[in-house]
Parts: sequence; C-alpha cells; structure tokens
Amino acid sequence: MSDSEEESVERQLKIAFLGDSSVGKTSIIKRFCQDEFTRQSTPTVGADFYTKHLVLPGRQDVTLIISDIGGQELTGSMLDKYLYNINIIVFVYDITNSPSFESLPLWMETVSATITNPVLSAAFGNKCDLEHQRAIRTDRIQPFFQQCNLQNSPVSARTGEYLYSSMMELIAKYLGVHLSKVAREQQQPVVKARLVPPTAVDSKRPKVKRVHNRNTNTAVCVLQ
Ligand SMILES: Nc1nc2c(ncn2[C@@H]2O[C@H](COP(=O)(O)OP(=O)(O)O)[C@@H](O)[C@H]2O)c(=O)[nH]1
Ligand SMILES: [Mg+2]
Repeated sequence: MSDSEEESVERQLKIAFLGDSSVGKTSIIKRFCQDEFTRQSTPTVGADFYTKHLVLPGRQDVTLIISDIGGQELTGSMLDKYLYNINIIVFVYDITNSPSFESLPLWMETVSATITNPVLSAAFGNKCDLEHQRAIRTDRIQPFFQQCNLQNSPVSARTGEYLYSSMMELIAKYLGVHLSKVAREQQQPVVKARLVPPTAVDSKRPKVKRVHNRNTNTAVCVLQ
C-alpha cells in the first residue's frame, strides 16, 4: 500500500431526507450538493439520489450518497428499499407550516417500523429565512425534540444559513471525528442581502414634521 493510500481513509455514508412534501428536502440537498436554489418546485416522485465528496480532518475521504425521498413515501411501499443500510436520517419540517411539524411523529414511527439497523437521526427546521412567518412556536418545538432526544437545527436552503455547519456536525458525529469551528463552517456560504435603493428606503421612513409650540415658543418634532 502506498503512503497516500495509507493516509487516506475512504468511507461511504448514506443519508436520507424525510418529511412532508414542500418542506424543502430537494432544495436542502441541492443547496448542499450543488450550491444552488430555485423557487420552482417539482414534487419528487419516489426518490432521487445525489452524491457529494467531502474530506474531513485526518484526511478522511467521505462519499455521501444522499436520498431525496418524496413526501408521499410516508404511505408508499418502497420506503424500506430507500432506507436500506442508511446511516443518517434527517427529518425535515418547514417552520412556516405547522402540519409539517405535526407529522414528524408519524414519520419517526414509520421509520422505526421500517429499519432495524442503528441510525443517527436529526431534524432540520427549514426556511429559517422566513422567521417572520414562523407558524410553530419555539416553546412547542424544544420539549418535543428533547423528549425524542433529537438534535434540531434551523436551516435555510434559500440562503444556505446553518445548513453546511449542521450537515458537517452530523457527519462528524456519526464518524466520531472532532470538527473545529473553522472546519465546521469551512463551506458556509456568505449570506447575500439585496441592496435596497435609497429612494425606496426614504419613502418608508416616517415623515418628521416640525410643530411650533406657542406656549414655550420652541419647535418640537413628531413622527408620523
Ligand atoms: N423561502 C424559502 N423557500 C424554500 C426554502 N427551501 C425550499 N423552499 C421553497 O419551498 C418549495 C418546496 O421546496 P422543495 O425543495 O421542492 O420541497 P420538497 O417537496 O420537500 O422537496 C419550493 O418553492 C422552494 O423554492 C427555504 O429555505 N426558504
Ligand atoms: Mg422534493
């Protein structure tokens, strides 16, 4: 065996994303594997498969085989095939869609009834860029995940926020690899913000009106 072969350890990990339709499973996988996002949504029929290659500290080469399983597979007959020899399962819900959170227990029960091998599970609360539209209160979420002993991370497929670090943490945890903060966030994209032209900002600012106070003969400002 050559030195380079000895130094690099090659692993294959199978990761499955599960959850209701439209929570953003395909978008999360595409952002993670291809760094792209589209607003268009085509429902995943059956399952799609993606691969991604990572090099973890200690020169561990990891090939990820990621299964994007369509939401309708909750009641389908193929779930056991898609989850065969799976290592990591990520349950996805949409923070702006309460029913997608309510159906997590059913997804978890279905998985437990389907697989026998030990897996590492986690949950992603997707669309955290839409925090202002949050439909599930955080004080409901925390006790649920504590009870299930499941790591829950907010992520956004649209901006990529928290997604790379959450994925890296999961993979490292499964492999028992220590990740430094730098390694965890190595692939974290820069979140891009749209610049608003000054005129649009100005028109939204409250108008300041000068009011003359006759009693004290001073001028005050009021916001309108
Ligand atoms: N704002 C926002 N929209 C998202 C996000 N992730 C997915 N979407 C949108 O949600 C819709 C459903 O996404 P898709 O990935 O097809 O969901 P899937 O059925 O779970 O695979 C699409 O219109 C996506 O553009 C996100 O993080 N933020
Ligand atoms: Mg899909």
